[in-house]
Amino acid sequence: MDYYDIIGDIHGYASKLRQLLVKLGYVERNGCYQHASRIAIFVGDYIDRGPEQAEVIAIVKAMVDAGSALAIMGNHEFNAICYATSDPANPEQYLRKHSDSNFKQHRAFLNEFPFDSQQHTDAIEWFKTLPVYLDLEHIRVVHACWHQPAIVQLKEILNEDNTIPDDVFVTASRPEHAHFRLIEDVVKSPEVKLPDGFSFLDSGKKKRTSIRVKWWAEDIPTYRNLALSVPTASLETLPDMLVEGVYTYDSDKPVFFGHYWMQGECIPQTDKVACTDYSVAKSGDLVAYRWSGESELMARNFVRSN
Ligand SMILES: [Mn+2]
Repeated sequence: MDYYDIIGDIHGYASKLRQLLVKLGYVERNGCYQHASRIAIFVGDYIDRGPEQAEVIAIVKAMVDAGSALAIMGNHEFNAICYATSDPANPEQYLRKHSDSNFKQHRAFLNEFPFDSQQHTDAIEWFKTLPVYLDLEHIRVVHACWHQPAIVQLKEILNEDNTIPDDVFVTASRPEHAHFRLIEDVVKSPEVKLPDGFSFLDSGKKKRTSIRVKWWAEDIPTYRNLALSVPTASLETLPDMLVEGVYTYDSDKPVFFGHYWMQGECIPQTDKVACTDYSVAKSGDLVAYRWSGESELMARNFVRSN
């Protein structure tokens, strides 16, 4: 059986990545980190925000090329591809609009990879080789949510290696197209609309009328208990009413993911579901879950970069 170290969102923090790999016993040889008996898995979001994005891509890509790691796609890579791709129906426009807010979110990446430069084109081509999810023999890995109904439908439209075909970047960029929701549910997060009249301010002070919801078991599934990525001050303004029909992962196969900017102590969400994103870009640590064949995930198997 292969054993894996599943590593959370890196967001351009190469020094923390090196620190974590060394702590996990990976050794750099000929510019590539390798481990004698383990394989690393990266859950996506290599870019945006941090200061060393080219270096992160170089480290991860070298490991993937050498077979010492597997890497999947995060929403930031998906967005970067759409930002770089012109819309075939309207060639003046891009699949992801070059609006002020989209530019701002992507600015640190574009500083290192000037738009349309050779480095930029090469990075985008590499992002396109990243699968949306991994369904390995004993574990599963996805950036945001193992949404089983969405994954069943994605299987029909993805390439055999779970990468995204060019035409699906187009359809998945159109909110009115069914492919949009499939990618959103898996790579970004399932959302639930709040009842009429309810809203909250997100961490960027933007008014939101939908919440990202937990997709693992929650004893009392109210809006307040299910909400993710809502600032603490806003949480109590959410309704304390039950949400009907929310998706819950119910397989026995462990799933690893990132994306949710967790804080504090590292603990699995359930004994089958574990988030490895602990907010490296908000002065948190880069985190790995060291998996050695167990079918029940345990808090003691997390490793922090610090
Ligand atoms: Mn993400």
